[in-house]
Amino acid sequence: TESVTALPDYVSWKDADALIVHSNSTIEMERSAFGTSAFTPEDRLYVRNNVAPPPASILDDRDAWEVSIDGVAEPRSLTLAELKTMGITTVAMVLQCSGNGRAYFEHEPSGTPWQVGAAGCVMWTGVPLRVVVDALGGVAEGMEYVTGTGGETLPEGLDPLTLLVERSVPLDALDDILLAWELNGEPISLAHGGPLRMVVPGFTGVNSVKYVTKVAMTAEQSPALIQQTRYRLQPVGEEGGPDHPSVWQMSVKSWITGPLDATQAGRVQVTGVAFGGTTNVASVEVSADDGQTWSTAEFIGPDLGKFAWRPFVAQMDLQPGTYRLVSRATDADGNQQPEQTEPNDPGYNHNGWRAPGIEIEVA
Ligand code: MSS
Repeated sequence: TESVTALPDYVSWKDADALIVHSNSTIEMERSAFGTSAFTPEDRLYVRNNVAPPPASILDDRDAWEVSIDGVAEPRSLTLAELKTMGITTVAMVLQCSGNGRAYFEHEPSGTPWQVGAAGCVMWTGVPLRVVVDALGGVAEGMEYVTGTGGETLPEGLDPLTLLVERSVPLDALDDILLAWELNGEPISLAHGGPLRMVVPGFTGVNSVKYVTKVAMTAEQSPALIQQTRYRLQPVGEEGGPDHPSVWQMSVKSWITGPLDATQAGRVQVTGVAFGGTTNVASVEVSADDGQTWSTAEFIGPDLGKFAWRPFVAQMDLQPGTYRLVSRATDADGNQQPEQTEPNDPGYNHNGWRAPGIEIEVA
């Protein structure tokens, strides 16, 4: 899958050895780079941009960044400095591209062939959107969505709705959303949406709008194509449209992160990550024979909440031979990863357990 190797300028500070550069705007984390301590360092976190990011100069005076809040009783603009006086919280959350795992669909969807690395688990710090909305008199009547608008400068001469990054999520998500200015304890980089990002825990990456300039409670979903026709779960061979389900909440998922190739016979520490999506992950099973027999894995380290992932380990005694390692997670509501994901044309929301399996040689 490697096509380009050099990191583009805006992410030149990232760890090139830990990343697969599909293109300037699609950079995946290597499967060997997940580690086993829950957090994904920002210099390894995958990057996905739908259009060119704004100039780095938007970070020169972070506190002066303005976001307009609409669809509330008293709409107004707030600076980042003002937001910081209103409230503060943190959330540990899986940030995962809707297309993560696209490479595993058999119909070979067009789009980046992400494997497992278009995902990370990161800590965001910011103000709960609920606090901001309540300070402005509450949600206006009749609103059903939270709509965030990205701050990219769009090229002239094109209908802006074709490129505008503006996403709507159901109003139910309001209590989980953050207007975030820190990622893993540092001001958010340009690549990941600084100075201010609307983060929607439990939802796929596209819904967490970077460099957010406007947050509106709206009666309808955004008219932007990224909302109306793209990021839809239409059947294979069909065009996406507003009647197909939008890519919103994530589902239970897991994958093996090691070992990934040859290893020594004896006690083998089989590691991976697992998450529930919008609810806690309850358990993970690991199989060394491609799903014929399963054993229960143990979670590693603290539980960072229902939106985070949990690293896991299964200690397996393996004799010399060839093995196919797979993992299968179950969430707190009893939903289990399917063997295969029902295909959708654009290749979103892959969470089948079989395809991401890994073949290892034990010597
Ligand atoms: N935001 C904005 N503003 N722009 C763009 O482009 N993209 C999306 C999100 N947000 C965008 C935004 C996507 S699509 C994703 S994934 C994410 O983001 C990513 O992130 P990072 O930080 O990792 O780069 Mo797929 O579903």
